[in-house]
Amino acid sequence: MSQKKIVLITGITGQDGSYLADFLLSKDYEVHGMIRRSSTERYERIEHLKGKVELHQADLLDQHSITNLVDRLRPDELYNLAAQSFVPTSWDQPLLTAEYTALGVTRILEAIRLLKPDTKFYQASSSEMFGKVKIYPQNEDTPFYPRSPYGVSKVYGHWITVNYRESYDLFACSGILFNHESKRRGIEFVTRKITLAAAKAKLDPSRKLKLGNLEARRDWGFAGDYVRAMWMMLQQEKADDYVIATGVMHTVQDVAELAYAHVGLDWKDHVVVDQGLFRPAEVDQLMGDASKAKKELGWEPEVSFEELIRTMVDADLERVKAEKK
Ligand code: NAP
Ligand code: G4F
Repeated sequence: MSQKKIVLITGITGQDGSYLADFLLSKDYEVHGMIRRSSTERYERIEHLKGKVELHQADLLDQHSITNLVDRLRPDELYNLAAQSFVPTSWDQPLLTAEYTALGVTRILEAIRLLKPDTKFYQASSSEMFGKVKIYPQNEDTPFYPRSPYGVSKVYGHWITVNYRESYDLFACSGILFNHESKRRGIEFVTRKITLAAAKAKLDPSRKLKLGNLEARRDWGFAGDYVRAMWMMLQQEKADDYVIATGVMHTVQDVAELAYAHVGLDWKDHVVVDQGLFRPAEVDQLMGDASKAKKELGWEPEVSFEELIRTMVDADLERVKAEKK
């Protein structure tokens, strides 16, 4: 029988899921990933993990599929990273977002509660829960004021995690993670949208990029650093909630300046503001205070904002050059 710890990751095909799988394999876990059925099986981010992780079909919408999976695997740890995670889509598909991002969490918690109550559970909560903030920086005690159906759904996911911990004594943690990016970030999110556009502009300087609110401020870190924090939370004696952030804030314009400068271009020659990309309700600025995680988990971010954006541009340059060939 395997002596390895068994882990189940929902959302393994996403940015964080792929980094977490890499990390847990390096810690010698037996890694299982939950994937939803699709007519085209394109798992770009975990291509390199073929043969190293086991994939299982189940869906956040389907209680039986989740229950059966937990029953079959009996995981030591379960990281719930799956969600409808793109904020603008949450206004177009508010009910679906709530089903995945809010109720999906309860479906997983119910499966754990009924079948394997000693499974350690991680919920991917978000700084979007803080929304319209008045207090800087935000920590675990800052009140929530979500500004999108996504943010509202994450508040539900956060509180149901706390509630199952308090009601049933489950080892359930909520990581309140601020924005984190990487070369595996989805191309619709603003950092990657910009780094990809800058890389393309390097090859074709006539290319323009449409962006929304350039003044929005975020606390951007590196996804690889943030998945380490998720794991650290589940290795503690006691389950708790932690803010994970760098404590440094930049504007969307800063990202554009840095990315275009890295390929020798001036962002002003390329970026066009499109009012259609502004959100019905914006989160103007977010900046986290990760003191608790630093003190209790010993977690520290290792990659700076500048290094992160430059690495993303370099990776996109490689990609567009390869595609051109
Ligand atoms: P992502 O790249 O968008 O990945 C989302 C994952 O969820 C994908 O693997 C997706 O599968 C899966 N998924 C979506 N709906 C599903 C369903 N109905 N059933 C099963 N799987 C489903 O997101 P991420 O950036 O890695 O973020 C991971 C988690 O952290 C998300 O919950 C997100 O909301 C949260 N979060 C992210 C950040 C951040 O800055 N990245 C910050 C705070 C919190 P497909 O590949 O099939 O689409
Ligand atoms: O990159 P974004 O789409 O990320 P957002 O909305 O902050 O959400 C991300 O981080 C959350 C953590 O706080 C996660 F929970 C969530 O799942 C996701 O990963 O937008 C960042 C900012 C926004 O203020 C947006 O208005 O960039 C601004 N922005 C300006 N122009 C744009 C654009 N965002 C996008 N996606 N596309 C634009 O053209």
